Amino acid sequence: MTEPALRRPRVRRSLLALGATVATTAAVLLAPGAAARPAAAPTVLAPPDVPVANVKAHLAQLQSIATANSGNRAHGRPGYKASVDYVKSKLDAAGFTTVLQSYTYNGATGWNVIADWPGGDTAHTVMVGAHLDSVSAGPGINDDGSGSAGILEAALAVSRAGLQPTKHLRFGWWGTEEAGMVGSSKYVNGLSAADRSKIEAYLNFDMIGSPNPGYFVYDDDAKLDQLFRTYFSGLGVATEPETEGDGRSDHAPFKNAGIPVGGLFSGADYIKTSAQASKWGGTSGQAFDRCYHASCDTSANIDDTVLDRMSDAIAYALWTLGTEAPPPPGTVYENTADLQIPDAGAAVESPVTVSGRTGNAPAALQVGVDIKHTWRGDLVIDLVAPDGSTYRLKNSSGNDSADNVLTTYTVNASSETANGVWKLRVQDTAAQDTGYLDSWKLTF
Ligand code: DTR
Ligand code: ZN
Ligand code: ZN
Repeated sequence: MTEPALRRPRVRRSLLALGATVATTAAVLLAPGAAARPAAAPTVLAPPDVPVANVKAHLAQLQSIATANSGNRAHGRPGYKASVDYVKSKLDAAGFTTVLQSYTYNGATGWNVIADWPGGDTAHTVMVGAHLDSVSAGPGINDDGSGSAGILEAALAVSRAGLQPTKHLRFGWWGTEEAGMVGSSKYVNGLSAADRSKIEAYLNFDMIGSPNPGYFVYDDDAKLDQLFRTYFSGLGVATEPETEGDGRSDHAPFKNAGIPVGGLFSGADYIKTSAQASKWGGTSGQAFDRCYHASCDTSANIDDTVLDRMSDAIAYALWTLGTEAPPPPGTVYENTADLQIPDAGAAVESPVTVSGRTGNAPAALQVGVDIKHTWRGDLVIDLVAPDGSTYRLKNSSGNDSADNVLTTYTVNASSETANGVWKLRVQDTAAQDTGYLDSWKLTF
């Protein structure tokens, strides 16, 4: 029980006197020793238009390959290796460093095509991917020739532009996705923990040309979700969160490894609603792709407009993410939103989102806490890492009647992934004295 302390008149904003929570700017990035000031917007080079005719030319090649090989490009069938050889040849000619990563599945050899654009800081790698295999029932031009051709032409656009990104760009064409993301799992599982931590984003493009199209954005990572929503908002195209594909494509192994993922999807066998048709056009009551996993998934099974827009969105993502300046050491991530702490009540939490970093948090993560309270002995304070791990910063100490907590704690957070939503959890464990969290910050 807290002895009633002499309560000095509290000079607080009138709103707080009413128990309101005054939301102020949260999650401000501050360079070391810098006053709070709007960061200069990074100069983002303008991405080029990706010619949809070029994307369709790649699809025509994949169609020809399937036609010449029993109508498919499936794992273990000649049409798949012919697709691999086509993609690799285009990349080699454009100056990429390419590797064919082979593996065995169901008694047959599969291959991933991994292509690196020389240059950029490999400690900050941005990766895009699509699966190159089809089902055995058909040529797989939308699923997922469209994604394969879209990232291929975006890669060729990088080459044509001679882009010199700050970050390293890597492209992956996955084998054996249709049997359960076999190729992409092989790739991710083959990465060391250090190499995984260098991939700061993986963007997946599996079906981006559906004939009755929708515009779905993966919502797994807030920053990558916003990236694409901003792009389509600029086009005046509405988007929806992608909800049917969780765990169903090559982003899953990356997400399971703790790598931030994003991507785009134009729809498969789900039915387009009338509300969706009113914003996107097309036919309600019909699947986004009626030829999903069927022999009719041919070159004719493509909507050029969605393919064009999504291919351009891939280039936008590569240019935007690829030319960002990595956050300098000593970057501060702060939440300045005031948060009332219920007297002798439940714990409250204040979030800070860390993104754009690679790897794990430091062994001496600085946690700055500013709490206004009339009896700090009431307070228990924890840091909660993105994966839910909890680090005790302060225990309650009943007879510590001093006001306020204005302290920087040092936490060994080296086992925690840096990116994600960190939280400060505060609880007032004794009645009478009250207070609020004024601000808190993480310094990496
Ligand atoms: N493209 C399908 C997997 C799939 C079905 N729905 C979604 C949504 C988002 C990404 C992928 C998918 C396949 O390869 O079978
Ligand atoms: Zn697919
Ligand atoms: Zn499929």
